[in-house]
Amino acid sequence: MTLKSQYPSNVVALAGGVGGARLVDGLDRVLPPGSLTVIVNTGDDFRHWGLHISPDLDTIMYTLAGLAPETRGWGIEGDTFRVLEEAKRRGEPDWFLLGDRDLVTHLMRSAGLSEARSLTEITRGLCAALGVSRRVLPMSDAPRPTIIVTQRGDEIAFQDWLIKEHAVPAVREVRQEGSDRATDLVLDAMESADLVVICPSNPYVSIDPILALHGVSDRIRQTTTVAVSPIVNRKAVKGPLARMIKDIEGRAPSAEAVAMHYEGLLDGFAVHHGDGFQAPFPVLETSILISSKEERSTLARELIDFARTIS
Ligand code: FO1
Repeated sequence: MTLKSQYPSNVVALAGGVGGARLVDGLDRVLPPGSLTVIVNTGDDFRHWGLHISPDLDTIMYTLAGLAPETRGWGIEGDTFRVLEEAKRRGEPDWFLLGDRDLVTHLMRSAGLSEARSLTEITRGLCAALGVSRRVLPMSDAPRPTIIVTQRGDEIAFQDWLIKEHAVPAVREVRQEGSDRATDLVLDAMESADLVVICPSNPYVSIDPILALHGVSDRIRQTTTVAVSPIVNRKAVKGPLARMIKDIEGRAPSAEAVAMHYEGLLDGFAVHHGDGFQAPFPVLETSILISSKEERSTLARELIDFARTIS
C-alpha cells in the first residue's frame, strides 16, 4: 500500500523497552491525534513483592507522560526509594529497583487485576491518569512470560536473567509460555493499520513475543512495515542484544543480522550512518541515536517520509 497523504492515518508501533519508548515518543510528537496505536510487549511482566509489574508498559507510559529519566529511560525521573530501603532492611528482595512514585502504578494495576479487570482496561486508566492520550495496548490480556534458556540448559524467568543475573548466562533460546492470544483491540489495530513501525527494541525479548501471537505476523505481511535497527556500529544501543545475537544466531552483531531476523516481514529498514547493507527492500541510512526529544521527532519524521516512498 502506498502512503499518499502527508501522514498515514493509522500507524501501529510495536515496542518494548527503552529504545522502543524513545521512538514511540518521537512518533507521538509528529503524528496527529488519533493516528498512533502502540502495541507493547508484556513478556517482561512478572510478580514481585506480590505485585504485577509490567516494565515495558510502564516505560512507554512514563515516556509519553514526560516522566521518564532521559538517560536511564525506565521508572520515574527523580523518584525516591524509601520503600525499597525499608524492604531491604526487613530482608525482602531488593534486586529490582521499585521507586516510591512508581509503586503506585504497580499497586493500582495489581488491584485492578484482582478485581478481574483486564490489563488493557487498567492500562487505559493508568495512562489517562498521567495525561497520556495515545492508545497504548498491552499485546495480550493473558500471561505470556518470556523464559530465557541458557547455553547450559537452565531456564530462567526473564527479569531474573536480566536484572538479578545481570544478563551474564549465555542465551541459547528465548521462548514464551502461556497463551498466544492477542487482544481483539490489538488484532483490530493491526487490521486497520496503514503503516507498522517495529521500534528499535530487542528483537528476541521485546518484539518476537508480539510477533508470535496468533494472527499478528500475518497482518504485518499485509501492511507496509518498517523497522529501526537497535544495533549501531555492531553494538547494541542499550542492553544485552549484541551478545544475544552472537549466542543465539552464532553471527556477529550488526544491523543486517537484525534485518535477517525479521526476514519476510520488512518493507524498509532504518539503520545508522555507515551500517547500510544490500537488502531486498530499501534501507534508510540516517542518525538513529534518539536520546534527545529533538532526535526522536526527527527520526520519526524521516521514517514516515521513508515509508511514503515504499509501495
Ligand atoms: N531495569 C534495571 O536494569 N534494573 C532495575 O532495577 C529495574 C527496575 C525497574 C522498575 C520498574 C520498571 O518499569 C522498569 C525497571 N527496569 C529496571 C527496566 C526493565 O526491567 C527492563 O528494562 C525491561 O524489562 C527491558 O525491556
